[in-house]
Amino acid sequence: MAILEEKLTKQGVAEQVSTFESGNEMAATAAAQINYHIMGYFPITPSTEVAQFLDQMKTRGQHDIKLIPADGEHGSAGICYGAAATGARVINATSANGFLYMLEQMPVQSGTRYPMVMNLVTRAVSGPLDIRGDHSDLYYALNTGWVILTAKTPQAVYDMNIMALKIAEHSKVRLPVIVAYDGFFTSHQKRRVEYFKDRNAVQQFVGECPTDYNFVRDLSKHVTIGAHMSGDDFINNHYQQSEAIYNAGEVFKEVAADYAKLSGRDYQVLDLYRMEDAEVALFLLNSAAESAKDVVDQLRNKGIKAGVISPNIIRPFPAKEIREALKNVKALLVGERADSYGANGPNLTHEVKSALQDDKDNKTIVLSRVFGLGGKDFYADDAHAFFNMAVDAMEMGYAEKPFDYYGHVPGNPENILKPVILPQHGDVYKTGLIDVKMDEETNKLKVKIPPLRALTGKPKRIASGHGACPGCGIFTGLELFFKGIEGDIVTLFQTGCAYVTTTGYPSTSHKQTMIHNLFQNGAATLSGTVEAFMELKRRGEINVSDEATFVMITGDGGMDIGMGSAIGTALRGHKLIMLEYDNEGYMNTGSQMSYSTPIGHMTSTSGVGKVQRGKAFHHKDTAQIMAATNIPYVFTGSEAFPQDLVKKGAKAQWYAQNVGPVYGKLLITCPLNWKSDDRYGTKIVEEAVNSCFFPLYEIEQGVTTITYNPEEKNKRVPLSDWLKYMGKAKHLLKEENLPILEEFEAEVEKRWQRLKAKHENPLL
Ligand SMILES: Cc1ncc(C[n+]2csc(CCOP(=O)(O)OP(=O)(O)O)c2C)c(N)n1
Ligand code: SF4
Ligand SMILES: [Mg+2]
Repeated sequence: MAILEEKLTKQGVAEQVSTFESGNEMAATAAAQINYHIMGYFPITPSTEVAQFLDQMKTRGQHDIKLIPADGEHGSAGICYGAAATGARVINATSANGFLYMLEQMPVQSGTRYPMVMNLVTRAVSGPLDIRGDHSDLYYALNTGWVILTAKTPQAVYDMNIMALKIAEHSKVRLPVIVAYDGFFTSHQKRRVEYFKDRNAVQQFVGECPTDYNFVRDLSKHVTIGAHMSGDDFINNHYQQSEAIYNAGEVFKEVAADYAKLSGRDYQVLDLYRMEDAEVALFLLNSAAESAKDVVDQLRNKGIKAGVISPNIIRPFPAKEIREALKNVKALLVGERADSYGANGPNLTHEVKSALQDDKDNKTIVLSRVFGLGGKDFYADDAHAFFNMAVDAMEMGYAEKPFDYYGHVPGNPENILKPVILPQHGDVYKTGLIDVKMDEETNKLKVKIPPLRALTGKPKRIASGHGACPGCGIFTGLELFFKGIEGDIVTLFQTGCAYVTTTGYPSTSHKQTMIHNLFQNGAATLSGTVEAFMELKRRGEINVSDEATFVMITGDGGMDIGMGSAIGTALRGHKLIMLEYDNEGYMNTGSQMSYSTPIGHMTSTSGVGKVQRGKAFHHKDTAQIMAATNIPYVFTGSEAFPQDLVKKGAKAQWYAQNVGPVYGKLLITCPLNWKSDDRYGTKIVEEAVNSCFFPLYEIEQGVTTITYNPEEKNKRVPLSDWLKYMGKAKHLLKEENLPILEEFEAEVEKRWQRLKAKHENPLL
């Protein structure tokens, strides 16, 4: 690997182009050159870019990979598994909790022996949430049965993506392969990289897609995949799997040797830096190893025989090579960006120690340090500190503290923050001006609200000063809704812009109690909270004078990945509100398409170009899906119609306190990713309503009422009057995109006519 930074001799090597790119760009480049059949994916920082780059390349016609946006990572893993079992070449990319969300599928893929390649762009696993890079996700991969290659640089990411497929498909292996590289350090930082000028060089290297084992693809050879097993068969299956992963170690060497001939870059099992005569050494994974190499040079100048070991493959674990490399090393520090809590050292420490056990002459003292969690940088000074510890151990002949954390700092009690805004609750949130009563005749609520200015005295629930973009519609929408709610609320914010922009430890903009959970599970979490609250109250263990209203806040993306949790919560009948703010995409992670993105709209994963014209399918009708759970109250709302929204807030509270679950959807503007002018935020959502794209209605006890009908008010506008405000949709107004616009109009009209029929007939 040290060869990377040296001048390459090009003899016998396929023609390559020099560029300056990031790890994610190079993973996408390799995938495009291989021209995989299928990518099932779901966005998560920092791996999302891989799908985004592939989407951009697709709009330019640079590959034919079918990119399938899943409803979550579990879904993406399912898509990949189904495609791999059909004999397609398959790729995926993920990180952190995305990886953990698909974890259950990993052994299915390896246990049934279907090859594929996954880029694991490593990142800290929540909680608390931290999007930067450590290896805590990777450590969950160690027992999945996948081969794991580790790539330290963007160049290695490219090269290993090509080698990975060949290893995965090798007849002695036939296992899925992870290429793991460091989030942000490697995924986003650009470095000099070489890639093959002609994709044929890559395709010839990986060879033809194998067709000679049990796939769905040949229907004349029918096959049962994944029959359940017991006893002997199961253990035999796993024995074979175990053999296969050890074979992968040997196959890695063969493939790497062939690749060295093609590329001029030689990947040994271990990347050994000045280890020939090293007495003290660091064992580090990925990018940190690169930083430590410079320090080795400095120490060598001072006469200290230092070296660095960094594996290029960790599954199978290269025990033999490590034993060999450490033969004469007196002290080794294993630095790991993850812990194995309670195990007296993280996983690789134990694996290195166990490798040494088999050499009875080995005397290496092994120290273990957990460092760099949550993306904490690893600088030259840190490598010096690690070497100093190893030198001390060498000189003393033992490790004073074999295992510890490194880089953690004691807190200073004097720095305790004082609240800028005092928490508010109870009477301050009550105006007594909102009157909600059940009309026994109609079985609907009657709501009286005062003129809106009379409600301005009710404080905001979220303090200003949060980090949302100028013109963001989330907070106007939420606060208007909250104006309709009297008394205290307990909120649960799922991950998304509303959460990310209002909390950043140790600060919070929430003036009332807020819980965060990941966006696939907020509804279930709040179910637990509301039930616990009620139960503690019933047993007299808490003394609350007032009823609280429980509100789960989610983005539209959260209603994709969290749909199962939301439906389960609705069906169980908990007394809470699920409030979706729909900004038509996964905005917090860089504007990827969600299922609520309308057809033809441009996002970072639904680009517009020659081959592709924005999002390929229609927006999700989440309100109708939730209505089908038969919960007592469902509504849509918009800040452009404030009285309507405040009334719906009041009704939502009544139903959530007296009957059961409520679901509401607010359309809100995202000027940043809609590419719209901040000034037009309210106008845009108003036109979305007036064009009948986003009709305002409610479903109360199963009966639908359109609460604002633009046709009756002579306000109906064509879709184009709404679309023209948004840069993400303007292309739909061009002549060449007329068929998409017409399809969109037809869908909107169909849904609107159906809604009107429901409004007119209470049985529908
Ligand atoms: C299991 C998992 N997958 C992916 C992510 C990354 N992620 C966090 S928020 C988000 C998008 C949220 O979209 P949405 O709910 O619409 O909220 P918005 O950001 O648009 O406000 C994504 C993809 C994650 N945190 N966890
Ligand atoms: S990206 Fe969009 S939704 Fe997120 S804070 Fe900015 S404007 Fe609001
Ligand atoms: Mg969103």
